[in-house]
Amino acid sequence: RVRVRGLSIFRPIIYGNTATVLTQKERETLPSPDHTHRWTVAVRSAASAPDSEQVGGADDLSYFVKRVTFKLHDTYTNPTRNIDKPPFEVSETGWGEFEIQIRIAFISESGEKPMLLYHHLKLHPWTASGDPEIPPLDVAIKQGPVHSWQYDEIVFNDPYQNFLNLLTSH
Ligand code: SLL
Repeated sequence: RVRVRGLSIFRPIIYGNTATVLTQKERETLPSPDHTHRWTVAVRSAASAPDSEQVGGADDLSYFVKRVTFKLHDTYTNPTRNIDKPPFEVSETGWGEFEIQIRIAFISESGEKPMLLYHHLKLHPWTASGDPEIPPLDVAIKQGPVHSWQYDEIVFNDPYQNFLNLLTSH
């Protein structure tokens, strides 16, 4: 196994969440009536062609990502969620915001250690003033889904030749 010294290669990603307020009807049918939101946290490729399908498309991360582990708040049953194929995401319902640990493990050929990211799950709308006041649900419903996404780059320094070939030939 040969490393290509002095070379760095990166792959762009986005990670974060979307959230929507549950309707009254949904709240009644859920196992827990105190849940207020449905949300999805995800890691996706940011290298997509604009017209390609994001999920399962040619731009998915699975050619170099083996597993994404989302560590949820301990109030969730089985808070550690392992996702081994795309889409690398978890959807849940809940009532509160919290920090999600996202661990990205790479295919063994990479010889790379997992990458750790942290995302603050955002449920409540952004406000112009930045004040942390939580709006009433009817106001939040009118504002539509909440999005909170970060751009990042996964950098591989001195990659193994085989792994480099795999990355560049994809
Ligand atoms: C808070 N520090 O107090 C945060 C914790 C936890 C959110 C938020 C529970 C889901 C379930 C859920 O939404 N937890 O009941 O399984 O705001």
